[in-house]
Amino acid sequence: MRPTQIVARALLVTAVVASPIAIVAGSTGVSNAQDGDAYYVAPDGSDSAAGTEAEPWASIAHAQSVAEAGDTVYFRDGTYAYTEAEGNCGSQTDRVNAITLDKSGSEDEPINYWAYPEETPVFDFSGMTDDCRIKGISVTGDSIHLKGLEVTGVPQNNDQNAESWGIWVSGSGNTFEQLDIHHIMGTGLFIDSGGGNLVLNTDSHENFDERSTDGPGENADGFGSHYTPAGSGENVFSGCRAWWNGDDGFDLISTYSPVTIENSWAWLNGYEPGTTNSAGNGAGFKIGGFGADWEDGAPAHTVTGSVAFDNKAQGFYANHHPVASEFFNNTGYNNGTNFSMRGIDEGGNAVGRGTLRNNIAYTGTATDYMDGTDSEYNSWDLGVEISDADFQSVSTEGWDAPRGEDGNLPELPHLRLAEDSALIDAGTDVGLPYEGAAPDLGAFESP
Ligand SMILES: [Ca+2]
Ligand SMILES: [Ca+2]
Ligand SMILES: [Ca+2]
Repeated sequence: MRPTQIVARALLVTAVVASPIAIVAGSTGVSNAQDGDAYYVAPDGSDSAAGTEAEPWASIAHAQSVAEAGDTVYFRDGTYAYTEAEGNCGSQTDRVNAITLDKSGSEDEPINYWAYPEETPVFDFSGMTDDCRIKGISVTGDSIHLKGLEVTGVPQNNDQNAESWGIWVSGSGNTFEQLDIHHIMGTGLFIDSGGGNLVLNTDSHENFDERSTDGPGENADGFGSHYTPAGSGENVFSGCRAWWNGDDGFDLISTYSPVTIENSWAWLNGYEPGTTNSAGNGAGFKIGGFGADWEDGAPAHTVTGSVAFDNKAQGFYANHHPVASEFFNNTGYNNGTNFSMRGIDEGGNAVGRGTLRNNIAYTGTATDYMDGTDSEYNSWDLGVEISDADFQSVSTEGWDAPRGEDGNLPELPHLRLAEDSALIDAGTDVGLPYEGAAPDLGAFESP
């Protein structure tokens, strides 16, 4: 799929979910052929209640037992605290789920689990006591749409494993929208299999796996897509932010189906959250790789319109990937290395792998492992001298500001081009929308 189609699809999803579904006060089973039924859950509700706005249920598990394709379950404000998993740990290295979403909607009619408008339901797993690996929410079903939920606190309760997980995905065609995932002892949102999943306008931050066998912080990424088999379909991350995670912002190691990341930001990854104490690997966008092994059938991934700054190791990193992924219109600022295209050839040698257009690298090391890449129209190719004056602002503050009403990223002047910058219209058409005579360099097109 071309980037423009992906943008169109993400916009379409936004448009669909932005259209208001009528919330009928005090009613349930209000049948509406188009919109399905509405149900309600509240922290002080009861699963033996009617599930109406006036008499809400207490648990997502009970809501799932009733909801069908096309229905929407609204979660009221407050904390949904979990202390034990659905099943028992068979051993200290077993895996258990606090919540399993295994009931599928249909492609046209997902099952929706949404925050009640203007409210913030918090799923807090910090009190979980299970002595093995924990998934906060395991999404094994298809066509499920989570929106507006905060997910936090999934612990590691022993030191016999790698990470626990916030949200684990093995289904297909699911949408994860406007979620705020943080302080997980492991990756915030982890796609393990399945395709056609869209992670939209979601944040994952300050995750840190302090009890991992391979070292503190080595496995807590903001977002991950791994192990998805070839042919399972593309997964997309759009409008997402990953910051101050112990390992990487976005990590696509060992995935056999293509991933697109667009309009997303990653910063301060590779440090213990809240500090500059070194932790895990520290890539903003770790795009592929198979543990430094050659793999036949490695997919090309796509990263567009994204920003990486202040990440410990690399901003954008090919991570020994066997084939060239596409990096178009991204901005790397003050990462260890902004664009490191270290790939691998069939003989296991380090070579450059990447197709790079319209990117900006500023401060930090611009690039490495470029021999073998296809690189044109990037700031380093054009021989232009970049200074702070090329940008409206180079501030690294405020990137975690609240999102707009529809979940869109905040509008900041940071790393947007100044009016007279030579980087405006200096790019080449890669199929992404642009203004003026030609695409600008970097993640933000000037009006
Ligand atoms: Ca790591
Ligand atoms: Ca990682
Ligand atoms: Ca332009």
